[in-house]
Amino acid sequence: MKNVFEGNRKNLIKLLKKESVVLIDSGKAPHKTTDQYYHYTTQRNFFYLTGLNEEKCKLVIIKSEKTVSTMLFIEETTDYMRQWVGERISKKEASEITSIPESKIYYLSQFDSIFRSLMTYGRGFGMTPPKYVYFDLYRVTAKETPYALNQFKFVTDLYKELKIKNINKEISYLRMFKSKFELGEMQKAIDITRIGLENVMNKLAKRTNEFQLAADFLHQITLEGSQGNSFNTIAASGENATVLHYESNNGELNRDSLMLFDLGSLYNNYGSDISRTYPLSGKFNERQKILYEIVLKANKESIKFVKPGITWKELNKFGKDILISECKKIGLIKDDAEINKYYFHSIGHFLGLDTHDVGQYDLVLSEGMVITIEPGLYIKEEGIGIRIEDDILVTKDGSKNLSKNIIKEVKDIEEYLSKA
Ligand SMILES: [Mn+2]
Repeated sequence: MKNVFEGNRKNLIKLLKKESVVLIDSGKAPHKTTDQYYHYTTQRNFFYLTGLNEEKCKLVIIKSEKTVSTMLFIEETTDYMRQWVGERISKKEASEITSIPESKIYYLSQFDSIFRSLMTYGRGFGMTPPKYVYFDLYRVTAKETPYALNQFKFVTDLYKELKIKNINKEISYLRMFKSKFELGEMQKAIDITRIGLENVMNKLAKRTNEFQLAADFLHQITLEGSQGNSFNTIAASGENATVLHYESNNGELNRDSLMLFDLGSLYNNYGSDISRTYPLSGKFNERQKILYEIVLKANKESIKFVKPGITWKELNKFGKDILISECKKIGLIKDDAEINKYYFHSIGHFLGLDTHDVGQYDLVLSEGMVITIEPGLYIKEEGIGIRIEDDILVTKDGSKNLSKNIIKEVKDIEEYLSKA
């Protein structure tokens, strides 16, 4: 398939019921305050199926008994918009990116009448009106209405003959297996993260506060062509690093402490997710080194353990068992269960268009999946938090560490910092 997004749509269509219609919205920038809006982030499933970064668009796929019809609805640029916010994407441009023919791209103002026509006669679609409607019913919280049900409220309110289906599972399944194109974009995101982290190491000795180092990372990745952070940077020194999702990043730096960074750059919507822990003095002290080597061992051994056929449960246990046995050896814990005090998250997650990417954790690891491996130790009473995280591709017979060029050995880090 020449166009990757067309390929993604084809794969999805195979998984759909016949006599169905898929309605997917591209999302819009959420309101911030008075006349300001947050920066727009494309709904990832919409991007996966179109390659477009355009607000307020709708993708419609109709699968009938014998035919499939794909339509795109985009916003028409008005003279007012042209003057104030600039030109929106044209039908021609949208067609080039999506591989949806220009004749199947409409303006949003036409959506109601085309949808009515579809639901009334199925005219022009070579079908009787559909029986099923697919929405992405991802749920943020138990009692919040999924985004799609708000966007297409009139459909659920007025077309009660349609049976609602959730397309989230089908798209999530496909998104687990990264194409060559996706792996290329992810590699770029990871390589830019490496350059960003090198800038952080270069500045480590000069900075006095966590936020400065978070800024050093963002500054560098932006210069390298990244869209920005793939998630809120964690720049946590000393005891702050024992809070798993610490995002305040405003602590004064104590030179005797370790500093944990969990960050990543975003490239063409694809994310990277890397954790590294550095000594603020430039050199690990004895205790820091002992603990660091334990986490590093769990990281490296777990990466080696990754191969097709492994379950997440096995992978989690494998990494945790290393931490248990090593922490016992140094007398940090006596019983296995005590590890939960110092290590309280899982070994990793799927990575892709989302940092905690969609996917099914009950499936075995398979070729083409990209996951993170990120063991850690968080010892509050010693003011030490360590996590070492790499991005790993599951290959045919093992794994490939996509972030292997981001240094993590004690001697490499100390040598780099001594020259910075
Ligand atoms: Mn992660």
